[in-house]
Amino acid sequence: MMKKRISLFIAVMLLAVTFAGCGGIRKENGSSGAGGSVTEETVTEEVEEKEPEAEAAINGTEAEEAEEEEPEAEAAIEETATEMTADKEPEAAGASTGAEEIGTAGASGGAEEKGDAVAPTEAEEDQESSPFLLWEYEGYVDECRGYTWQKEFKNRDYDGDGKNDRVSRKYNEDEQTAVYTVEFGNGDSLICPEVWDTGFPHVQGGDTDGDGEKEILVTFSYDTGTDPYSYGEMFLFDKNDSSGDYKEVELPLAKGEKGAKGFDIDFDKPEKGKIRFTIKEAGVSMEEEVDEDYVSYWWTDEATSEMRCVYRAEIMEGNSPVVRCYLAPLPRHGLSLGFNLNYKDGKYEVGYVEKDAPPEE
Ligand SMILES: [Ca+2]
Ligand SMILES: [Ca+2]
Repeated sequence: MMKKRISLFIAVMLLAVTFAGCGGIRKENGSSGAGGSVTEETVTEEVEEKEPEAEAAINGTEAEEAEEEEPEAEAAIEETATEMTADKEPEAAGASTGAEEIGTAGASGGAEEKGDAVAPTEAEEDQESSPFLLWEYEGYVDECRGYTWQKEFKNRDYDGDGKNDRVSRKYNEDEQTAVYTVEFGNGDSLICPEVWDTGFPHVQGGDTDGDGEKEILVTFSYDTGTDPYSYGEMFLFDKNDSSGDYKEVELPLAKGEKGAKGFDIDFDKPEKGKIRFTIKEAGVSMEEEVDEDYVSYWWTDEATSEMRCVYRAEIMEGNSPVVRCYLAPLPRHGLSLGFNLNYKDGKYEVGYVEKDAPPEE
């Protein structure tokens, strides 16, 4: 791992330079705001090992660079910003604390002791699990031993035909991407378009268009990134009855890189501690209170636009299942919006957009 770590670190640095012009809303010198916190450093270390494409990794690297160039006078202010950001972002901090905490969160047992000479119990295996094991893995995800969320893929029946369904993964090291295939145990399968290799897959089935047959929702979360609520990928597939093929459904959302989908958001110039933003596609205009430090370190003084991605989506079962989506309009900020994708008159529509976060897992 060490050899790789060095070369990958160089790769990350190079990518950081490449992407330096794509900072978007974030100010480069502000990116170090959270760099001093323990959680952020943990993540940065993990990220250095391997996560060049994920936006989060680039931010992490920028943070490091910025720290070096930073005038000392700013250090004290940065400290304050760090604290404030941490206070305001309990969820983000919790989700980005790296392998150990995520491993614990995903596991049911929280025991500290590890196995000695005896074979590890199930709980102990959980304890030693890591999300990172998936990144270079090839094969069935339910056989990825030690992967934190391995169990999520065992004994699943996404299409509801009573047969076990499995998810397999192919890894493309050169492109740093992965291609997942869902096999339905009945000869049918769907191949998901390629995604970044650092995404964690989630598969769900539900009849979201009401024709009696389940659609398959495949999403990818980037839980180990420094700002996991800023990126995600989602694909909804519908089955063609005659051919048995699954085809991706058009969703009424803006498209980003890979499978990212979300809203193009127009942000007004911040005024009096507030940022007003408009999501034209959803007919929504909202105002969010932010403090001066947030604007100084994470924002811009000008009006701007940016596509923000759905970071999590799930099918909500019920009389008429819908795809519930969650999106964070402001980077590195606790505000989360929720909205449904409702099927109506032959297509999906964006429903009411409200402040909402995913239920606790
Ligand atoms: Ca099945
Ligand atoms: Ca259906």
